[in-house]
Amino acid sequence: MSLSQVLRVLTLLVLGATTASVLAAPVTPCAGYQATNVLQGDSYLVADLALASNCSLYSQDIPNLRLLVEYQTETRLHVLIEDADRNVYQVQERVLPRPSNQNISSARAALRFNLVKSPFSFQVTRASTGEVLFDTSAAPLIFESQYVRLRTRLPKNANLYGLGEHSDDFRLPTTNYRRTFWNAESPFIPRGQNLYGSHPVYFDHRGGASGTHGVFLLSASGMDVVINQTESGDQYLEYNTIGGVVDLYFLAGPDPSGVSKQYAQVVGLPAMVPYWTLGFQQCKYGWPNVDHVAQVVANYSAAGIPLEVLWGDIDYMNAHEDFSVDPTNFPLPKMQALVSSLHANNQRYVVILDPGIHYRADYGTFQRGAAQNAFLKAADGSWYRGLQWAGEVVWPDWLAEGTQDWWTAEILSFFNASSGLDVDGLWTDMDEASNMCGDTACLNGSPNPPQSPPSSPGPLRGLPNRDLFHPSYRIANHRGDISASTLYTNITNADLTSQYDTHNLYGTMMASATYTSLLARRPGIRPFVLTRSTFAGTGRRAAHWFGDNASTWADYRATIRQLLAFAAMHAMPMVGSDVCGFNAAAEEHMCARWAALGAFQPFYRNHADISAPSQEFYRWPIVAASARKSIDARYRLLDYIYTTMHLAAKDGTPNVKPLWFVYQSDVNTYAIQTQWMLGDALLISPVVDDEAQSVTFYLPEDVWYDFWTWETVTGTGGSVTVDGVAWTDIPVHIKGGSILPLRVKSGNTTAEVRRENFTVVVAPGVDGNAEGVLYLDDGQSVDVGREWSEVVFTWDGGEGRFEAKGVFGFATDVVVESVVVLGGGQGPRTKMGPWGLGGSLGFSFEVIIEN
Ligand SMILES: *[C@@H]1O[C@H](CO)[C@@H](O)[C@H](O)[C@H]1NC(C)=O
Ligand SMILES: *[C@@H]1O[C@H](CO)[C@@H](O)[C@H](O)[C@H]1NC(C)=O
Ligand SMILES: *[C@@H]1O[C@H](CO)[C@@H](O)[C@H](O)[C@H]1NC(C)=O
Ligand SMILES: *[C@@H]1O[C@H](CO)[C@@H](O)[C@H](O)[C@H]1NC(C)=O
Ligand SMILES: *[C@@H]1O[C@H](CO)[C@@H](O)[C@H](O)[C@H]1NC(C)=O
Ligand SMILES: *[C@@H]1O[C@H](CO)[C@@H](O)[C@H](O)[C@H]1NC(C)=O
Ligand SMILES: *[C@@H]1O[C@H](CO)[C@@H](O)[C@H](O)[C@H]1NC(C)=O
Ligand SMILES: *[C@@H]1O[C@H](CO)[C@@H](O)[C@H](O)[C@H]1NC(C)=O
Ligand SMILES: CC(=O)N[C@H]1CO[C@H](CO)[C@@H](O)[C@@H]1O
Repeated sequence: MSLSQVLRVLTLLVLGATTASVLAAPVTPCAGYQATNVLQGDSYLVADLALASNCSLYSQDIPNLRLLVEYQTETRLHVLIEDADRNVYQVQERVLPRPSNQNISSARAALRFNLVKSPFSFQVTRASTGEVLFDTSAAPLIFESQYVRLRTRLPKNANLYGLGEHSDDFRLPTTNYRRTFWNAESPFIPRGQNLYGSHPVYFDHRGGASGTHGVFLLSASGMDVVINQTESGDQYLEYNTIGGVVDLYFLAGPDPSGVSKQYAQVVGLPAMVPYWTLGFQQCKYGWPNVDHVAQVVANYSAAGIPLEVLWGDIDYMNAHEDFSVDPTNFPLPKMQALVSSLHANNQRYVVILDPGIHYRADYGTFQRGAAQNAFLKAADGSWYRGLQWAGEVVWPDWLAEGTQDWWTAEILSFFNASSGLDVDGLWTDMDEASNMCGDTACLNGSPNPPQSPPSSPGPLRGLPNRDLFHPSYRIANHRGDISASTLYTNITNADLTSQYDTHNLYGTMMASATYTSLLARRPGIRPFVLTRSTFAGTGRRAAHWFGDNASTWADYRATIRQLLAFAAMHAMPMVGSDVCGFNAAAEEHMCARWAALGAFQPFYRNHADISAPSQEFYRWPIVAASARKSIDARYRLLDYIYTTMHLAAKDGTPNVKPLWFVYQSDVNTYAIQTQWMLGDALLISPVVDDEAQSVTFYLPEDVWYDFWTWETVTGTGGSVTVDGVAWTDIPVHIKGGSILPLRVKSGNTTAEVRRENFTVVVAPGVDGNAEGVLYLDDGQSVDVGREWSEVVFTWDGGEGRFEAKGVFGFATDVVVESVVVLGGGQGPRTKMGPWGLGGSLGFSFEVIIEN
C-alpha cells in the first residue's frame, strides 16, 4: 500500500466516524466501474462505463468512460477505454497512424472478448482453446486524470518478453519486476531502469496448443509496468500510467512470428534499408580532425578490413551547432574531399544531428527556425530553452506547422550534394530529448517564465487542469522527476498537446522528420536514419543502436537480448550495438569477440566515446583477424541478410528470432538469451563468458551443419560445449531444412559484393528436404516497381530435385554458379550450374548427388 493509499483510508475512517449516519453502506475505495448500455454487433461491442465509487487515488477520477471493442482482423482484437468526453490525450495519428479495422465477424475471430459488467472487467480468450489470455478482474480499473491502473491475471511464471527498451533478462522476471517507460538518456544502459525508448508491447508464450500471443498498449504516457505475484501467489501484470487512455491491441499469433507480424501491422511495417547499410561501419566521438579521419579510412584499407561507412560524431561541427563544420579541424573543402574520395571507393558517410538548436541571435539555423515558429515556446511566447552540446539551446517542436519545412530546408542546404556535405544518411542523437539542464536553475539569469497550460486543449489533446510538472503518481524514472534532464513536461506543443503526454514521442518525431527531409533531398531513394530514442513504430522510419553501453563483457552479452527484443518484438529489424563498447577502454580479446558477434547482427557499427581509447578493428592483430574473417562471412551472406530485411519490411517477418520462436514447445529454449537465429537458417552461438575460449550452448533436437566446415552436427536438445574457440571464431550453425544463398566471394565494399555470383547451399532437414528464399533488387529505390526478384529454392531429397521458382524481375548478370548439398556424410556434394538469375520466369534444375 502506498503512502497516499494509507492517507486515504485514514481519511475515510475519520469521515466514517463523523458522518456515520449519512453513509448508508460501507464505502469501498476504488471499486472500479460498471458497464451499462452494452451494444453488441457482429464485429464490435460498445458500452458506457460509470464510476462505481470515488477513488481519487492520485488525481481526479474520470467518472464516465466509453468502452469500444473491435474485431479488427481474424487475429487482432482492439479494446479501447477512453473518457466519454474524449479529452484525454491519445497519440496523434500523424505520429502513429492506426491500422485499418476490417470489421470481421466475432464468430470468425481467433480471440474472444468477454465482458463482466459489475464491477467492470473483461477477459480475452483464445477461441480455439477457450484459454484465458488476459483478465482484468485481477483489480478494479482506475481511470483518473493523471493515473490509470489496469491489472491482468496471468499464469504463474508466465513466459513474458518484450517491453523494451531495457537491458534486463530477455525472458522477463515474473516477480517483483518493474519496467518504467520514460525515454531518457541512460549512459551505461543501467539494468532494471528505463532507457532511451518505449515499446509497451509484450509477448506471452505458452507453448503447445496455447501458442503465443501479444498485447500492445498504445500509450505514450509515462508508466510503470509491474510484473509480480500477490502475497497469495497470483501472477499478474499491471499497467500504472500517468495519463492517457487504455488502448489495447491483442494479437492472437498463435505462432510467435505471427505475433511479430501482427504487431508490425499495428505500428507500421519497418522501412526497407539501403543495401549499403549492411556494410561494416566505423565511428568515434573524439576524432580530432579530418586528416585523422582520413587516416582511419586508409588504415582500414591497409589492414584489408572492408570499411563501408564512416561516421561523424559531433566533432565535425563548429561549436557543436547543427549544420556547421569546424573551420579549423573539419574545414568544408577538406570534408568535401574526404566524402568525394569515400564515394569514389563506393564508401559512405553519415553524420550526427542533435535536436538542441543553439540559441544564438546570429545563428542562421536558429533564425530561420524562429521565423518558421519551429521551436517550443514558454507561455509568454519566448522560446523555451535548455542546455545541450552547443550551450543554451531551443528545441524543435515537431508538431508545429513550419518545423518540417524548416528542417528540410536546413538539410537540403547544408547537405547539398554539390556545394555542401554530401552525406548518405543522418543520425539523430540526444533525442529523448536529453537536456543537460538537469533542474530549473541552471540557466543562470534567463529562466523561462511559468507557463499555464491551455484551459481546453481540445479533443484527444489532454485534459486541462492537471499538474504537468509533479504528478502525484511518480513513475520510477531513473533520472528523477519526469522533467529532469529533459524538456519540461509542462511545455505546450503547437497542437496544444503537452510534453507531459508526448515526451516519449520526441525521438520518433525527430527521426521521422529527418526521414522525410532525406526523401525530399533524394526523391525515390531510401533514406537512412539512425535514432537513439524510439517509440512503438519507429522502425517505419529509422534504425536504432543500443545506446551508450560500455566496453565490458557484460554489455557484450546484453546486446544479444536487446537484439532479440527489438528485432523480434518491436518491429525494428535494423538494430545493433556499439561494437566493442562505447564507454571505457576496449580490451583486445573482448573486441575480437564483439567484432564477430556484431557481424551477425543487422546494424554493424564500431563506435566509442571521446574518453575511450581508439578501438578501430585494425588496432590489434587479433581483432583485425577476427573482423576480416567475420566480415568475409557476413558479406558472403549479405543477400541472405538483405532478404531477411526485405521480408521484415514486406510483412513484419522477424529477421532475428529467439530459439523458442522456432522450437516452440521446447521449454529449454524459453530463457535462452545468448544465442539467436539470424533469419530462418542460421543459429549464432557466440562465446559469452569473460575471456573464455570455450562455449556451452543449446542445440535443439534437429539436424544442424557447422557454417564454417559444413560438417553435420546432430542436435539432441541438449547443451553442446565447444572448446578452443579461437579469438577470431564464432560458432554458427545452419539449420537443417534451410537453403542459404551465399555470394561466392566477399568484397571490399557491398557494391563489389553485389557483382559476385552465388553458390546455393542446401542443408537438408530431418526429412531430407530444404527450402530458402533470395530477394534481389537495386538496393536503393523506395519503389522498385517490378524490378525485383524473389526466388524460392526447394530441395527434395528423395528425388534429388532442386528447384528455383518465383519472380525474376530484377535484371542482373549474376548467376548461381553451383549448388552444394550438405550432409552426404563424405563432405559436400556438388552439382554445377550455372544459370542466370535475370529475366527468366522460373526454372527447375536437377541436382545429381555426387558422393
Ligand atoms: C464522488 O464524489 C462527488 C463529490 O465529491 C460526488 O458528487 C459523486 O457522486 C461521487 N461519485 C461516486 C461515484 O461516488
Ligand atoms: C468498420 O466499421 C466502422 C464502424 O462501423 C466503419 O467506420 C468502418 O468504415 C468499417 N471498416 C470497414 C473496412 O468496413
Ligand atoms: C511485488 O509484490 C510484493 C508483495 O507481494 C511487494 O512486496 C513488492 O513490492 C512488489 N513489487 C513491485 C515491483 O511492485
Ligand atoms: C594509421 O596507421 C599509421 C601507420 O601505422 C599510424 O601511424 C597512424 O597513427 C594510424 N592512424 C590512425 C588514425 O589510425
Ligand atoms: C581490397 O582491398 C585490398 C587492400 O585492402 C586490396 O589488396 C584488394 O585489391 C582490394 N580488392 C579489390 C577487389 O579492390
Ligand atoms: C545546392 O547547390 C547548388 C549549387 O551551388 C545550388 O544551385 C542549389 O540551389 C543548392 N540547393 C539547395 C537546396 O540549397
Ligand atoms: C513548469 O512548472 C514548474 C513548477 O511549477 C515551474 O517552475 C516552471 O516555471 C514551469 N515551466 C514552464 C515552462 O511553464
Ligand atoms: C559469374 O559467372 C559467369 C558465368 O560463369 C561468369 O561469366 C562471370 O565472370 C562470373 N562473375 C564473377 C564476378 O566472377
Ligand atoms: C547494462 C550494463 O551492462 N551496464 C553496465 C555498463 O557498464 C558499466 C561500466 O562497465 C557497468 O557498471 C554497468 O553495469
